[in-house]
Amino acid sequence: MDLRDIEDAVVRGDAPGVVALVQQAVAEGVEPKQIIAESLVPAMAEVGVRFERAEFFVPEMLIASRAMQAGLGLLKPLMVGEQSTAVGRVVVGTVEGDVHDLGKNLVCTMLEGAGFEVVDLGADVPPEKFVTALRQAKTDIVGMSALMTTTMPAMERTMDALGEAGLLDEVKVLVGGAPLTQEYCDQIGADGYAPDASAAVRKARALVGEG
Ligand code: B1M
Repeated sequence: MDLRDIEDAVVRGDAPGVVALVQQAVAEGVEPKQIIAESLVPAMAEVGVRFERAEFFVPEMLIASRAMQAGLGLLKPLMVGEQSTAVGRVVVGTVEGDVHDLGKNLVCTMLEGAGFEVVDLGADVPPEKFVTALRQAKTDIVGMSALMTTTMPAMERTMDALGEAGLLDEVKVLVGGAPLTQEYCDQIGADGYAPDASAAVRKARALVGEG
């Protein structure tokens, strides 16, 4: 099948259409990662372009997001690993003030697929919530996502809160999200930056000394 059909259905916000087409692609043997990389992710990039051109507004972005999430929800069980011992524990959240969670969800799914135990704190996560989650159980990595230039400073505030709580010696910090750069990662003292979900898995494995 042509994966552009799935991309078009996401852009149209046609969740039932996305579900049917993703099911068809899976039945035809297309790898979940290929479906994500070649249809779901490009669809959201196209939605962003249309938003910038004022062809789409927030409601269109929102229904496209739901359609993408419907597709991702179908693929997630097919990607989760079967290891009995977790490679490491990762606490992940989108930072305070930022509700964008699709990229973060994708990172969580891929990390689970690679055998990590993932605690997903959701979106719009205040620094204290990261601190509380890290105090609850020994954690190897804390992952922060930010999708807007205006919410990037919340990462720095979260780093400060982790430092004040004395947690930065115990946990590695992984950051990502469209506006981020390696430079910003270095500037706030995070341990790793990943531009996409596959890179996040590679970086997380390196941070726990695997691979
Ligand atoms: Co908003 N939004 N949005 N939006 N939105 C962007 C981000 C924007 C770039 C659109 C644009 O102008 N072109 C722009 C931000 C501009 C800026 O930087 N300042 C923007 C804006 C302005 C806004 C609002 C302010 C709009 C308004 O209300 N006027 C508002 C803000 C709300 C808030 O957060 N307080 C808003 C709202 C929304 C919706 C709710 C409608 C919806 C989000 C729904 C949801 O997430 N549940 C939405 C959407 C869908 C987008 C776009 C179109 C798509 C984002 C997305 O899901 N991409 C986006 C435009 C764009 O990105 N081109 C846009 C797909 C996703 C798979 O990719 O999230 O980049 P991404 O994740 C990647 C990598 O970045 C990386 O891996 C992922 C997978 O490969 N990654 C990590 C992400 N997190 C990582 C963490 C890691 C490692 C890697 O380690 C822990």
